[in-house]
Amino acid sequence: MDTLDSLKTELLAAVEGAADMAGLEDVRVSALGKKGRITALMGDMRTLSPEERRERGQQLNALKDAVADAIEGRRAVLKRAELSARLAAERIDVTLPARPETEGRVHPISQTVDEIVAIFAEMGFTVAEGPDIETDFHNFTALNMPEEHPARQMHDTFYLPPGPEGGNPRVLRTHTSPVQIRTMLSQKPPIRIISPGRTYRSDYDQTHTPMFHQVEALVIGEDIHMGHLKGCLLEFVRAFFQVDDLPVRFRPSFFPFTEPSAEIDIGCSRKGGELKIGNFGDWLEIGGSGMVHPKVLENCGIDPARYQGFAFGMGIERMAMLKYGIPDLRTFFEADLRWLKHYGFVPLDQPNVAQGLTR
Ligand code: 2NM
Repeated sequence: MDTLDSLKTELLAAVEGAADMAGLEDVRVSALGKKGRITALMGDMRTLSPEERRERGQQLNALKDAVADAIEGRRAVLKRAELSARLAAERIDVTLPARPETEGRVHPISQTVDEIVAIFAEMGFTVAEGPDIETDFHNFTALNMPEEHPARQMHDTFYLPPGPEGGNPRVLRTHTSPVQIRTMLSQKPPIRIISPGRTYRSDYDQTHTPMFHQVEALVIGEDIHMGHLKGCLLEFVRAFFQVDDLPVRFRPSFFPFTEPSAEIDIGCSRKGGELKIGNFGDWLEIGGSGMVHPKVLENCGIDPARYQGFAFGMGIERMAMLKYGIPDLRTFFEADLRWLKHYGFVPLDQPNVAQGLTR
């Protein structure tokens, strides 16, 4: 009895004294393992009489349970301590600057799209997307440009061979307006979207590339008028060019899909052959706009007697060139790493209106 008590005291002390999981495992094996001391004592019971064996068995079982419980308790303590030590050792300061500095750069087109999205998101717009390969219906017909409409020729369209099922001819979209068509066909007003994306026209010279980017905006509601169009554009161009008194001017124009239609001009200066954006008295065209034509609304199942809307569109390369002083359109698509290093943006600086679009 005395020896069992002292064995218990000894084993419990050993458990408490185990400094780590390995040490604790050694104690467990030495007490409860196949050749452990308690296991051995249990084996010795074979020589006892049945009565003695029952009593001894109860004592040994109690000892075994006490030691096993102590091991479990100690294991939990050591585990917590091990985790704390690991957390302390692996602690990193996430506020430290990245080093070495990120090598890659964000392309000015991506940066400009991100900035435009940030500004319109603030005004409650969502981003809509659609396929680059469009049907003749979404790209032209629904936009009030039926077959043989002269405006179709002005689009320098890339036509694709007919699809396997034949049907509607396919084109590379010549603008992102088919995204607005798809949105109006699938959603009910009110609608407030922008559609940034790639567009394609068979044209290549100093100021045209066969692939370029556009962003268009569309707002449809019950009382939408040209005042909303002007306010929205004014807010956008002032945020984008970061010029608080930048003026916007509408020049009457024509698009088959809007009525009335207007070109959008912003203030600029051309003094000394240098182009500057601002309230300087001269004007620079940056895009087109108008009230969505009733026939376009009708083509999309929207009742023009109840709903009106405005839309506008502009070229993203042009916006990027104006804001970032990039002189040559074609360099956007040359994949020249030196150019990208010069005009590109650090990927960790995500544009947002509150903290500034560019840092
Ligand atoms: C522009 C200019 C004017 C336009 C119209 C539409 C739609 F689908 F709602 F009819 N989307 N985009 C639009 C109107 C685009 O880009 C120069």
